[in-house]
Amino acid sequence: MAARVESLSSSGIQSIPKEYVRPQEELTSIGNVFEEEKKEEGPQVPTIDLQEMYSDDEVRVKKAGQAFFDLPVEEKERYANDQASGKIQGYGSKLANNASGQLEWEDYFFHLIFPEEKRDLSVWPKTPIDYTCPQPELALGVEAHTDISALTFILHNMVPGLQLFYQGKWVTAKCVPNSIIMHIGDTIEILSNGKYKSILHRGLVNKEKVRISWAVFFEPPKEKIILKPLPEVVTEAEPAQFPPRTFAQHIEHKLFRKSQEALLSK
Ligand SMILES: O=C(O)CCC(=O)C(=O)O
Ligand SMILES: [Fe+2]
Repeated sequence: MAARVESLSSSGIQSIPKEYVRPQEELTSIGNVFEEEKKEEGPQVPTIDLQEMYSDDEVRVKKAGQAFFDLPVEEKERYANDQASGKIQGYGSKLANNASGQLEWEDYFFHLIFPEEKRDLSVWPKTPIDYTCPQPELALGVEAHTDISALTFILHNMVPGLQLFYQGKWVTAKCVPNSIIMHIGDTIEILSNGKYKSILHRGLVNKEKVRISWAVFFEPPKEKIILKPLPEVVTEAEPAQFPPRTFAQHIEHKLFRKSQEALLSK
C-alpha cells in the first residue's frame, strides 16, 4: 500500500521520496502556485454567477469531507480502498492509475453517491486532499489527466492548485470565494463529437497551506448506455471521431493506453 501523504507530511522529512518527484520534462512547468494564481495576463477560467441556484449541498459535502480528514490516519485506514482488487471506493493515496509507479502528493476519499441503490454507506464520507509538501516544485498533487465523467464540479478551500491546460499553457484557476469549478470530461467530449473538449488538468501542491478539494463527478452508467457522438453533431464533413463504447469500455481503453505509455517510457 502507498504511504499516506498526510503521514509523510507530518513526519518532518526535508526532501520528498523519489517516487513523488515528477519526471524532468514535467518539472519545467511546475511553478509556485501562489504566484501563478496572481497572473492576470493570458486566458482565465470564466466565472458564471449562480447566485440564484443556492443550495446547502455544497456546505454539507464540505463538512463531511473535512470531518473525515480531521480523523487520525489510523481511523481513516478503516475505510481504505484497494484498487488492485477493484475496490476503488474509500480512502486512498494513489489516484492516477498509472503503471509507472509515479506517486502524487495527495490522499483522497472516493464515494459513489447516486444512484441511491449503489450507495455504499460503509465507506462514508468523501474528499480528495493535498498536504503541504517540503519540495512543492518537484511534486504534483494530482497528475495531468482528463476526467472520464460527463461533468466534474470541484469545491475548494480557497487554496489555489488546480491548473487547466489551455492553448498550450497551464492556466491556474483563481480561487473565487464560494465558487464551484466546473469542467467537461471525456463523456461530453464523445457525445459532442469533440466540439466540447475534455479539459486536461492537474493539481499543484505548495509548502504553506493544505489544499482540500471536493470533486463531484457526474458519470453515465457503466454498461447501460452506448457512448458515441450524437447524430445531431455528425455530418459528412465532420464524421464521428469516437467509436461507440460503453463507459466501462472507455475506462478500460484509457487505463490500457496509460499502462502502454508507461511501458514505452521505461
Ligand atoms: O485537485 C483537484 O482539485 C482536482 C482533482 C481531480 O482532478 C480529480 O479528482 O479528478
Ligand atoms: Fe480530474
